[in-house]
Amino acid sequence: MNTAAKLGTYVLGLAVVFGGALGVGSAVGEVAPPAAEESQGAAHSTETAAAVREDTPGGLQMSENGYTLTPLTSTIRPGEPTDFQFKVTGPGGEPVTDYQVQHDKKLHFIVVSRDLTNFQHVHPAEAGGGVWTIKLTLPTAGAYRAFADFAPTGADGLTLGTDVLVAGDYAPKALPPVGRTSTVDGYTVTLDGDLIPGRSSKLTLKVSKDGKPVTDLQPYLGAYGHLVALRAGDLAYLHVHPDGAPGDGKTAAGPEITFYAEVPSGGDYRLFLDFQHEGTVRTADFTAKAAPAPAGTPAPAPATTHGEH
Ligand SMILES: [Cu+2]
Repeated sequence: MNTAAKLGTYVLGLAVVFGGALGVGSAVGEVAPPAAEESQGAAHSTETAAAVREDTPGGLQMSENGYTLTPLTSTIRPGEPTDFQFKVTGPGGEPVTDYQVQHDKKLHFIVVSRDLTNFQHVHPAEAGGGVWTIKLTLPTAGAYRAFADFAPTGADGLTLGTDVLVAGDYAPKALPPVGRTSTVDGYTVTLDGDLIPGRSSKLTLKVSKDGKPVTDLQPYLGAYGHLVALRAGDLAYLHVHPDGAPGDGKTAAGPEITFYAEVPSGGDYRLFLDFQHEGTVRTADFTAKAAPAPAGTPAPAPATTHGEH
């Protein structure tokens, strides 16, 4: 992880959307009495289609629900700090200037190389008129995906994504192998738990340093850890709920940080965990493979029961 990665991370709500959509799907299957099945066929397909649309992960579109992310900076050179600007506009084309604060920030901005090996999570400043600005250094040439994660006042939270291209010779790296251990700056982070498509999966990340569990993690953006999950292949951006919060009387300051994640499909995902210790934010990264649960595994509680959203 490069130094630029030592910034914030944060997560919320899509698991709720997934949970809701799944709820609709199963309810539709159960409510209709057998006799009415045929006549309600059309209604079923409509509702199923709606549920599928609702399932679309964040970050795959630059415009959604009328909100649009427009990059204003087109030229970025590798390794050179650039004032990157972008604009967020609302359903009427007007600049969005009122936001709900989530995890201490109005807008979270994640930039990741398309090969998923470079990750940074930063917090742009408002420049007025719906324009945001951030000093951004993209280390190498190639294609990047930028995500703006925010909730306009009075609207649902959403994540918009746009490509950012850096000119030059590009040598994509292979996806790092699936693994449960990540090391960064003398810290070792281990990952316990499995991603299961369509289900809320408990993920436990344990932080240790020099072989000793770290029990004095520091709150960062309102949590002991922030986890971003991105799907390999299309960089779908998945929200993950932290379980518990600093100061709630039951959440320990390490060594374990617990999350509930829900992935929409099988395949490989990259997980990026930001945590703060002794005044520095570091990022641990993992590649995890999502696979269906073995038959007969009881479904865990829905994601909507976890986290603050
Ligand atoms: Cu953030």
